[in-house]
Amino acid sequence: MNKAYLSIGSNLNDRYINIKKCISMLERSRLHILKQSSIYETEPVGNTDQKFFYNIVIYVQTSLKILDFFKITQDIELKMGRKQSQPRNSSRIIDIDILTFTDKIMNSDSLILPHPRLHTRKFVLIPWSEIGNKFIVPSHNKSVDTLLKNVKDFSKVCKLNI
Ligand code: PH2
Ligand code: MG
Ligand code: MG
Repeated sequence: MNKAYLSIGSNLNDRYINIKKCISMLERSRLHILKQSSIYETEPVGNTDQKFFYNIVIYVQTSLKILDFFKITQDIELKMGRKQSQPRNSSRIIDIDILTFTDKIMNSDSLILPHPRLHTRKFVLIPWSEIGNKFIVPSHNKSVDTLLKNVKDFSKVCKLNI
């Protein structure tokens, strides 16, 4: 069995419905959700000239291998209407990023693991610390809590009260 942390984000149309729909599509595919964080409303990082995001982190278990698992996340993005080949930091209906996949370290053109920017983003580390604060992140060899303590990101991240 493999275990993965995923970061999900949306900042187009109904962000809450998009996150919920994405989670139910993941639940209906070949993986099992073990934990989910609260939803957070977060200031856009990178291109700041866009709407605030809703972000969540989930922890899943799967018997799939990494590339089949990655394909599932990409297919869900497309089914939900995400446009292909948009600029990296443009607004999107849904973005599913694999943060870690068991202890896998890889660096291919289409997928880098652990996610190369996870340690620079509060919108990832704050929800992640809610469900996996002591998890040691492969290749960083630091806990999520330690990465959060060291992050230099001053963007706003607010837990939703729903
Ligand atoms: N995703 C990005 C770029 N910037 N900012 C926030 N707050 N949340 C995101 O999910 C996000 C972002 C690229 O995927
Ligand atoms: Mg992303
Ligand atoms: Mg992505």
